[in-house]
Amino acid sequence: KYDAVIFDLDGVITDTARYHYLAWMRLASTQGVHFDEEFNEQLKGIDRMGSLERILMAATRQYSLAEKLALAEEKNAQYVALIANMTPDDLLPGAVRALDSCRAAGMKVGLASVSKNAFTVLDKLGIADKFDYVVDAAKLARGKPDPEIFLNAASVLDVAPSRCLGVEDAVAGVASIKAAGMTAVGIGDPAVLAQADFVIPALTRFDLNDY
Ligand code: G16
Ligand code: MG
Repeated sequence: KYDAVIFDLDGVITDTARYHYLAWMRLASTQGVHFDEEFNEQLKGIDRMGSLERILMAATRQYSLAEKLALAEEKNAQYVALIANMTPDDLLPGAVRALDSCRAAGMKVGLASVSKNAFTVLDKLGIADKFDYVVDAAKLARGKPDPEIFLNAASVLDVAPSRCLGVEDAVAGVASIKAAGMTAVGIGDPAVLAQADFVIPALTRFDLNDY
């Protein structure tokens, strides 16, 4: 039924969502913004500047573009420090098996992360060679929930969007997959990922026969 499976990275293959959370938490506290798990949930899959804009919206003053760029850089430095010690042990359970099952079924495998650190994370996890194509987030004009990232992956993999399965943990990511005209497998809570066609709790339950 499908010719390609396109995976999100953060929160699907590895739990970098936790590191993004810690880095945003620190930044928010320096700006006097209350930040919690619920706020963080809204930032999942949203690119760096987009996430920063949402946090600063809750601040008491206006920020110049130069200030915003400096804050984004600060958050990234924190995040880069947090991911520096990642190893293949940081792969989420079922991730390698899921990737290998797609390849074994003859499907192309893509990665659609809006993170500019995605290549570094893949290297640290030791799974860069499991993908036929990894989207370069630096070349995107629009982040999730825009469909651009998933459409770019489908086009480079040379597969029609209707024959692609997208795998995502974030509301914005599932919206991006659906807007691209693909089938969405959500990882997480079905109540949160209501727009997904299928929802599983983790990749340990990923089974191509189910979709
Ligand atoms: C990920 C995270 C987001 C993060 C974004 C940008 O998106 O889910 O929270 O803001 O990457 O990351 P960076 O600051 O490293 O460029 P995705 O698409 O991998 O879920
Ligand atoms: Mg994600």
